[in-house]
Amino acid sequence: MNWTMKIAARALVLVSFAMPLALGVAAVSATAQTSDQEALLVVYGPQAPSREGDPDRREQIFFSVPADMRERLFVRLFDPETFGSEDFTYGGPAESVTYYRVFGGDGAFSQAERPEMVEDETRGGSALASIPITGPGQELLAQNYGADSGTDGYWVTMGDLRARQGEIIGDRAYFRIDIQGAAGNDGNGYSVAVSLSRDTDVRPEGLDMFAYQPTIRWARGNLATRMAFDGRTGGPFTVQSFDTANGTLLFVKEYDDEPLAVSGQDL
Ligand SMILES: [Ca+2]
Ligand SMILES: [Ca+2]
Repeated sequence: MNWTMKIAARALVLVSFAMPLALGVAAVSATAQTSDQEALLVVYGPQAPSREGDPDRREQIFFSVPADMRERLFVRLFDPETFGSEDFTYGGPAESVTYYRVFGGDGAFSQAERPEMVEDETRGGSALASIPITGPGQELLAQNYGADSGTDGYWVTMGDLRARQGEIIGDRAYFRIDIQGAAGNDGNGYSVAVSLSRDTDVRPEGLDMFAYQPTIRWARGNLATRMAFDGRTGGPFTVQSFDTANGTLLFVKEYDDEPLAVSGQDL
């Protein structure tokens, strides 16, 4: 079964490609489809050089559901640790730690940081402090994963929540998942999903998942990763990529594909 991650942005789009690969956004929404047994996203530890493709070592993924949804919502993670398959380790992953946090309540979506376009040919940032993010919004779920083999190649349930715990805007309830590379220099490949079932992928009706600056994993030899922009956010869209060295970026249209400029290594 495939799952869909919708990435929406409202002002700018940045994409980072870790070799694995990464992406960033501003006024768009995108959809990526992958097998449900594949790590689509990646976050690197603070000691990793930005040439690995992750300029900020953190991810923000938003999701929303109808505000009147009453069912329990389970936040699920695929391969959340840094060990074995799906991950990119340098000298062993023992020191690796990744923080996962889910925020709801006032500000979780509306006050969250939005990425800003950078000058072309700007290099990636330096390592950030690994202090867990505490806001904006109210922390609802929190898990840390290191190099434990127990979740290697598996989906695990981070916890559950209800729509009423989100930030209510109009008829939607919004949540934010923060993922931080907190220690080490390794790359942690993972995926996230929201389900109506604790142990299987049952997509809630009306679920939207989106990000403004996702770091997308694109392993050499794998099928291309596809991001879909959400036309509801209007345009024009500006797409900025980071570290798409030797990569190919195409804007896929109905009848033809339009090549987009790619960045160089660490740019
Ligand atoms: Ca793994
Ligand atoms: Ca992983």
